[in-house]
Amino acid sequence: MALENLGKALNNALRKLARSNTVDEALIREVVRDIQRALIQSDVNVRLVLQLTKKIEKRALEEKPPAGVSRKEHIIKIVYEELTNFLGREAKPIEIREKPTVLLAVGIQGSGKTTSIAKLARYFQKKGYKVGLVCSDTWRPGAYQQLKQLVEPFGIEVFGDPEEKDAVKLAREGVEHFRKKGVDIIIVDSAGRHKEEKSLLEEMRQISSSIRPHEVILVVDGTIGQQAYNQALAFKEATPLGSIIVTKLDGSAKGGGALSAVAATGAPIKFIGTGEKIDDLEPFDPKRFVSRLLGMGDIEGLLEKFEELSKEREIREEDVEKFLRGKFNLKDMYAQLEAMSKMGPLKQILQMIPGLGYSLPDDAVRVSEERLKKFRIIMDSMTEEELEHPDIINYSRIKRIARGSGTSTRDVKELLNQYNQMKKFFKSMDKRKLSKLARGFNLGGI
Ligand SMILES: Nc1nc2c(ncn2[C@@H]2O[C@H](COP(=O)(O)OP(=O)(O)O)[C@@H](O)[C@H]2O)c(=O)[nH]1
Ligand SMILES: [Mg+2]
Repeated sequence: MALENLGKALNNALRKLARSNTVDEALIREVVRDIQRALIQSDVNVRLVLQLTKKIEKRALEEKPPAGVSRKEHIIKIVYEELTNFLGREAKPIEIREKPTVLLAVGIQGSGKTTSIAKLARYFQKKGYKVGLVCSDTWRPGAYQQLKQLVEPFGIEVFGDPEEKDAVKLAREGVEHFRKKGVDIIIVDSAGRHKEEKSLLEEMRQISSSIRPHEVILVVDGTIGQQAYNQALAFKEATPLGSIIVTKLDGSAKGGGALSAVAATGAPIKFIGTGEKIDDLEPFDPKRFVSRLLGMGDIEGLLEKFEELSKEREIREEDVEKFLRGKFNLKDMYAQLEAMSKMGPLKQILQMIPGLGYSLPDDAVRVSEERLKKFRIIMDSMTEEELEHPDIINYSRIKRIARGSGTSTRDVKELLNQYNQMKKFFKSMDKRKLSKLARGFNLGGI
């Protein structure tokens, strides 16, 4: 299934989780099975799928979510983390350290080598590097023309000679040519006569020993799915300088299989090809890739907010519970308003969870910093009794409190109003929503 479909299927699994009322073992197993099915349909190797989902299941069942994080949120995070690890965890860019940096691209015929080299040249050019391309493909008729056509609109020079039959000689001369010209990056396109790994690696060795590239890039066709494993493994064992570009991930039914197979060899995937056009090349970043795949917008942001939240921990669970039950006094309200004014992130988290679709009404739970400050001043002029039982505050008390706090009776009434409104709001909320919200706070049992 195409990557978008894989993403959709994974997203559906997480939605199922987010929508459910209780997270129990049966649900976790069901979600894990959904994830398995989605991955296998994307041609991810079954053994790898089982390894991955076993880890997800074990963590989801055993790990206790940190305070302030609901079980659902925690499981979403586990799925995200394990999928990210599955694809190599960290982004590994091509480093341009020396001038010129020489890159050699190899890959089976038709894998998308020439196209990827053109894309790569354009990618680096956009970053301000001067790039030279060498065509040492003496096999494919018109190879030189093809590369030239792709990059000509961008003024990128291609070195080649359609008459020359010696690929190694061409590569050497091309690198020499651009070295003299003082370019920053030289990328060599190699011949594509190989149908299988052996001849591929042989050519790589020959050209490599002649031009001594800083990095050899294997271009792998993403449509071959998990078959990419053997190619990537043989390549990884043949050169310590290897990195990989997986192409044709647009619309490929087996993209997930290809990516995970390459990642499983430990060879770094540096770019992915996502179309035929020159700009259809993306640096591969597992984190970004997975969050986009899961369709969860800004899951990175969500993770940061998790961290923030667990650091701050200003919202005490008993307090929130009291609050949600509508059993709170002015002191509680103040504490909650204060907490909630800092809770922007949590509010966003609740909204980010697919399927929860619950948002807190702004005016009921949020006040400006300024107003909060005023509330504080007013409350400092109240007695304990008044704070705990706001209902006893009559007009003469209001006048006294206003005078004592240097505010107006209108200000005091405003505070009492806020309190009554909030109480009303939580009373009016139906039980189901309330418990959903409570679960969002990881309280359960309301
Ligand atoms: N859809 C799609 N097609 C691609 C991609 N990369 C390469 N191709 C196509 O794959 C075919 C073979 O590409 P080519 O660069 O000539 O492969 P080479 O033989 O390895 O040099 C061409 O038709 C390209 O347009 C990609 O990321 N997406
Ligand atoms: Mg080619």
